[in-house]
Amino acid sequence: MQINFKEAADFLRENDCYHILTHASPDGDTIGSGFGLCAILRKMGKKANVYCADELPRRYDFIYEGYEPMDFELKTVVAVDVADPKLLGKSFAHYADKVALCIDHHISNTGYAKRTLVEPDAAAACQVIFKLMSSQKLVECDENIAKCLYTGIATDTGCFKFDSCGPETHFAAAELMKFDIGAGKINRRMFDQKSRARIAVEQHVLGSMEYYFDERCSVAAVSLDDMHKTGLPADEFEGIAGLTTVLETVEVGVFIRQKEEHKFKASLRSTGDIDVSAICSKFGGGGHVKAAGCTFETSIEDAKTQIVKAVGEALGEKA
Ligand SMILES: [Mn+2]
Repeated sequence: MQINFKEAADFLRENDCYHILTHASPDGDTIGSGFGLCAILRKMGKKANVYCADELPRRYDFIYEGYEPMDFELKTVVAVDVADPKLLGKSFAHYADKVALCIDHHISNTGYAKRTLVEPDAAAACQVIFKLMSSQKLVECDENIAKCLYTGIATDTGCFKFDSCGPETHFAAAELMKFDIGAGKINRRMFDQKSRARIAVEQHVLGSMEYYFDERCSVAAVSLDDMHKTGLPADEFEGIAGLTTVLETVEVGVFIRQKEEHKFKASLRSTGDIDVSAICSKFGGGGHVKAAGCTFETSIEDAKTQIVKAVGEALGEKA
């Protein structure tokens, strides 16, 4: 059931003992949303903890460092930035049909939760949570909440440069910057600083890029074998799909990563008018118009062939 901001606020006020779930392979938006909402709920006098199926990347330690889990018996499950229960991760599958409220910004949200507050026009789930907190006067914002929500907004907009970033996004960021959050430092950490491992991953991805249709489409693929051989760490791949569109002629970038023996995850990015969410939906995936994903249970070559063919059709080209 789709609910509005007032209904979501009423729900949060009426319930207690929250498990807040982020998606697996966590990014800045789901982490910022999780810990931001947790701080809001605790400030409302509620008991709340944040859980993620995967370990939280170290680069977000400034968000979760001061966090201590509380001791209580679970009563209410909330998911943030989770469009599909599959994204909770395998080890969290038991939560899938227990989500009482989902707060999200993905147009592809499957409506799996009992209540869904989704704003497809919002650039980040953190933007939706900011609006929920401020429009419904849940609590007064503070430095900690602002730091969490700002980070999610900054990361999901590629530092305020994606088309998804609109006036409401900047308004939210401006309000959050009234607190002493060190936005410049956060953005340097999120966008400019890289670990050696990340640089190795980027070099590998850029070096293995293939181009199709007069360089209108690029494809980079990383297999488990590549990862073993080169020692590329699995937790340094966040946002790597963005690298597929750096060449000026590219309209659709594809990043394929092997997850298991016969399982591949494709992440698509669009720089122009091509709706990559529509392409991914052909393969059972989804996401946003300019950023979407899908999975293939086949060989890497077959996955590549299928996706290139679909991108070619979208571009009006023959594969
Ligand atoms: Mn998001």
